[in-house]
Amino acid sequence: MKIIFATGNAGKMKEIREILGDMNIPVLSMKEVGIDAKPEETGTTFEENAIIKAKATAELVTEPDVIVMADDSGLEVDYLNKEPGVYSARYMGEDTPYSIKNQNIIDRLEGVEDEKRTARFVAAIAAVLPGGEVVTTLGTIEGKIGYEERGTNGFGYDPIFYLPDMSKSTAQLPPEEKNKISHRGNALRAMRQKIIEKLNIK
Ligand code: ITT
Repeated sequence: MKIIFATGNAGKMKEIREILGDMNIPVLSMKEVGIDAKPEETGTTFEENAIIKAKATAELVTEPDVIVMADDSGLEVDYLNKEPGVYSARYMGEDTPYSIKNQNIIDRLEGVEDEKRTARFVAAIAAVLPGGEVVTTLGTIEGKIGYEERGTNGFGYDPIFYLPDMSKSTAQLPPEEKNKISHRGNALRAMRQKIIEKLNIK
């Protein structure tokens, strides 16, 4: 049995390896197995897009006993009507540096008081099991948009995603601390549990 993870995002892949590290099933990226599926993410929800990505890669896998997983995730800013949401990677253009995307979100919240700066990261995980069944899980983490970028860990919008209880952004947390509480950690731990039950793994 092995897991092939359908992502081209190196920041995600690093976290996925750490979170699923104790699962006793090898986790390989699509790159490591020589698959490069890039389906159009036409869904309107994180779950729909995670399923699109997992299925597109599963169609290219020829070996048996493989679980194909995908992650679709993003940042929802309440004051911006939940933007960028499913467009988080595409916001302001896929190749635009995150220093610019992050500053743009800070600028759009200029003058907005603390209580209205609420936001969350959401991650949907989809898995195509060896028999073809598709299962999904969802994880979230609540926070607030900060007033400046802070921290260098993580990736993407982490430097502006502030955790009031910890007085830190998720980019200021050591990776293992972020994974313990993150949207991706929560969704992947729920997926691990579902898979253990479905496939009767000890
Ligand atoms: P794949 O589709 O290949 O997995 P992607 O980066 O295009 O990679 P998504 O469409 O799911 O993936 O976009 C997710 C985006 O949401 C990601 O590029 C970040 O901008 C943001 N994001 C998701 N999780 C995040 C996290 O933990 N920290 C910071 N930003 C995150």
